[in-house]
Amino acid sequence: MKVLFLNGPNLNLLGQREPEIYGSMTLSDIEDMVCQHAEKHKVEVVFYQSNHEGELVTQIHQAIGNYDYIILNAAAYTHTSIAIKDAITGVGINAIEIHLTNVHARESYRRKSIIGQACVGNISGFGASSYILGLEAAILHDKANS
Ligand code: CA2
Repeated sequence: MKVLFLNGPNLNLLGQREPEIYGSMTLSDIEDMVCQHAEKHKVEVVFYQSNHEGELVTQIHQAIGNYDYIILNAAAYTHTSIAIKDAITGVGINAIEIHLTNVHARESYRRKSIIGQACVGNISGFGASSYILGLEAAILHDKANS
């Protein structure tokens, strides 16, 4: 199984700013942790981060035929991007929405997810572990549906 982890705007700042909200691990630390976990499950993972909506849309398009799942922390685009939602729907690849923070316990504008409508499910609020839980969800979803 091949899984693409997509990360949206500002997540390149992880571990360097606002650790009280987003934790002290960098995105590269999270990637290493996820890769170790993926190896145990014989899953191939690729990480990608962009601050640009169109880049994320292009990555989703390029996932066709290359990935079985997309695990997506779209960051602020979660709440605004019809383009990313349409891309996920368009490619027909199972996608899982993840967040470091509990978006339901924060500002009201974070409670609405546009991309969630195109995803099989979502995980929110477990810090860096949300990435591991996202991977576990993909593995279990794949087993249940193949
Ligand atoms: O909790 C999450 O993972 C979010 O996707 C993070 C987004 C936020 O807009 C979503 O509502 C929830 C923000 C990512 C910003 O990342 C930063 C990391 C370090 C310092 C500043 C921003």
